[in-house]
Formats: sequence, structure tokens, C-alpha cells
Amino acid sequence: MLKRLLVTVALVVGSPANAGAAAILVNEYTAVSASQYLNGGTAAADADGVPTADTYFGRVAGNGGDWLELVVVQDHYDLRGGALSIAEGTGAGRATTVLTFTQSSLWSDLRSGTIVTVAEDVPDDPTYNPIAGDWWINAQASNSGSGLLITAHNFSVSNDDTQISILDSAANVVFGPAGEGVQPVSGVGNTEVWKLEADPSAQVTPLSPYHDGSSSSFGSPNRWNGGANVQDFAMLRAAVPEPGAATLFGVALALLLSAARARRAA
Ligand SMILES: [Ca+2]
Ligand SMILES: [Ca+2]
Ligand SMILES: [Ca+2]
Repeated sequence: MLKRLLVTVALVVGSPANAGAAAILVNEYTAVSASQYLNGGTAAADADGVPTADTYFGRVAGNGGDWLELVVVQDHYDLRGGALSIAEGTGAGRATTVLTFTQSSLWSDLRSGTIVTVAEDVPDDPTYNPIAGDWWINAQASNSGSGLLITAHNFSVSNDDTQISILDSAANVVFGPAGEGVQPVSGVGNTEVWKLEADPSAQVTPLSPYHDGSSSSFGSPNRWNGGANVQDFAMLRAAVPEPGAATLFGVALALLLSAARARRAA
């Protein structure tokens, strides 16, 4: 009874930004401006004298252009017709861009632990095969994009209160808004990324430990504390058999059968 009451209270109160368990979440976005490098400095070294680099782009001006990263945390998630609502900018310059995922069959059955990136300057990567270890899809949202995976429209993420919501195909918010002004309240600079510093799971909300920092990881599990911490996707990806698991099972079965035969013969 008490438990039911508490559940009811939780449902009524909810969390300010997201009441239910997440099926898909926003994991990271870059706020590095076009002329800046990660953690400032020059092409050679950042403000601390270290060559801080994104795991995919390396150390480049603009840190790969506008991009954001999502993680699927519910197995067999259908993203077809879903959308991103991205608010960014200050004062009269604040604008919201909506990017809609297409009806492509690629989006119809996303396994838990899948990483989806949306980038303005990186071409579509529609290869996707979790059983073989490819857990990453990139969709190019650009005026010059293909439009096969997501709206062919430019977008902007930055250090100006970027907030991202994920919508389902019926325009219900399934996660968000998440970003600067929600968590953290402020402090995302134009040499930084915004990122979840915790393992992705259905328990994550926009108020989870999202922080600004310079450990950037486009298309890969997030890093923090200078790379000492890395998100663990093992639980999420356990739903998919590891490469070779079927073979190992076959070997184990053969050993068991031969042991049984040996016992009978003895
Ligand atoms: Ca891929
Ligand atoms: Ca842009
Ligand atoms: Ca990442």
C-alpha cells in the first residue's frame, strides 16, 4: 500500500523535465566554436599545454563542427519519425531547430547500447551491425545532406544555452529538454563539450550528472576526469550476443556431450 502510494506520488510529482524511464537519451554535444580548439590554445596544445583531442576527430579547430550524440537504452527501440528539438542562442538570436528522423528501416529496430550521432559536417554512416560490433550510426543533418536518415537542414549547438529534446513520432517528448540551463545550470564554454558523466541507462534524466568538460568522444562512450573515467555500455549491450558467443556455446555443448559419452562408456 505504502509502495503504491509512493509510486503514485512519484508519478504525480515526476521530475521537472522527464517523468518516465528513458528509452533514448542525449549523451553529448559539442560547444566548441568554429575558431576554437578543445580546452583552448592552438593546434599544437591546449591552454594547459596538453594536446587534448576528440577520440574521433583528433585535435581540430571547431572540434568537428556542430554535432550531438544520443544513446538508445531500450532494446528494439523504433526511432522512425522521431525528432530532435534543438534550442540554442541568446536574446533575439535564440532559435529552435527541429530535425526529424526519416522512415528508413535503419531506425526501426535499434538495440540497447546503440550510439546515434547527428552531425552537420560528417557524412551519413548507415552501416550498423551490433552482432558484429558496429553499434554506431551517424546521420548528417545539413543543407547539403542526403535526407535519407534525417532532415537535410543545418543546425547549431554551442555554448549559448543549448537544450535538446527527443520527441517520438507522435511529437511526445521522450527525453529532455537536456543541456545548459537544465544541468548544468551554466558554465558550458566555447572550448568545451557537454556530456553525461555516468553510465547511460533508463534511470538517466536531464538532471543526471551532465557536465561541461574537454574530454570529447564523438561516436564513443563518454570520458571524464581527463579520460580516467569511461562510460560502461556492457549492461546495455548484454542483450546482443557477443561475436563468437554462439561458437563458444557450440564448443561447450560438444565438450559436455563427449563427457557424457565418456561417463556412459566407463
Ligand atoms: Ca556504423
Ligand atoms: Ca551549423
Ligand atoms: Ca561520446
